[in-house]
Amino acid sequence: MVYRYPPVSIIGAPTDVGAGHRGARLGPDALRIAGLHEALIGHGVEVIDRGNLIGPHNPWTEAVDGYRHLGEVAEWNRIVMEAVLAELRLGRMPIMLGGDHCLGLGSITAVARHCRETGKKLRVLWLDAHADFNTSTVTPSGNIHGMPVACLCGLGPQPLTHLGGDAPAITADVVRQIGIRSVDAGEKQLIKEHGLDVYDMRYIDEVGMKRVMEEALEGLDDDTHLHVSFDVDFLDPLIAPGVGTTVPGGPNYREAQLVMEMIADTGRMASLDIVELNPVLDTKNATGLLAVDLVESLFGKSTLMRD
Ligand code: 6HN
Ligand code: MN
Ligand code: MN
Ligand code: MN
Repeated sequence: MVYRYPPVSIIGAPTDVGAGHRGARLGPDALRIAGLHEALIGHGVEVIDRGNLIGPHNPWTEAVDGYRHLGEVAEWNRIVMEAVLAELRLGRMPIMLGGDHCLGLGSITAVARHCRETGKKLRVLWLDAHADFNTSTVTPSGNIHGMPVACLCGLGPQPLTHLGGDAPAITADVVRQIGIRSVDAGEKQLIKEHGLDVYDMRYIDEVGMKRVMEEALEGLDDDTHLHVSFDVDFLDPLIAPGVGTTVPGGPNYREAQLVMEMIADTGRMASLDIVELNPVLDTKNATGLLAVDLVESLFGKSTLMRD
């Protein structure tokens, strides 16, 4: 089987305004140095690197009313949304390199708008150790990278929930979260109230990654735009130390490969975020190299033997 992907546009979003550690701003260049562009070309993908977006600097101040750097986060997400939407309208596949995971808000808001414009259905796969479903009242940190899924579903401050116009970008039913193993108490309550589909590590242990992915990808068809939001802390910290918020007990190398391979098999991925890589905390860019290795599988590397 040969999987054809649309041409890819790499968009760097070098900021850590949404995080509790500084360093994710260096993520885009670490992924480039790990060979992302070359790896994609090696899989027959046409690639343009648009370079890095420019946005406000990280003021590194305390949270105010439950949000840290709300103004800067809103501005970065507006910039990311415009950039991602422009690529989608050109018929290209945006790969947004974070940066921290607050940027998933801008990226997915753009994807949701594009789906409305083109009449496509949307499915979001959220690969993460965390659910990122906090609000200002339940957040333990005020860090907005712990809130993008809630904001996308309309829970949050107006500048973040209405980034794309007059309504929230998505409803919780389009999201499938995989790898989750760190959820805050108030966040757990909200997840239950909103019926978010969470495949946590306990479930992965019990039924195995293959079945988890079959369930998470069920129902995709020709009219579905599949967005993958890959928070690198999804991976077990033993193989991926270069992230700010490590949580032990994540997917191992083979499980992570299987996730990417099964996504590739659908042929439906139309946009991708790679976020939370923090080179300052990494060992010789090992986590960046692993992320690129997994992206290769997203683009069909391991399907060779099944052709
Ligand atoms: N991420 N749940 C914690 C918080 O501060 O809200 C951690 C969030 C981590 C977010 O890794 O994208
Ligand atoms: Mn399109
Ligand atoms: Mn995240
Ligand atoms: Mn995370």
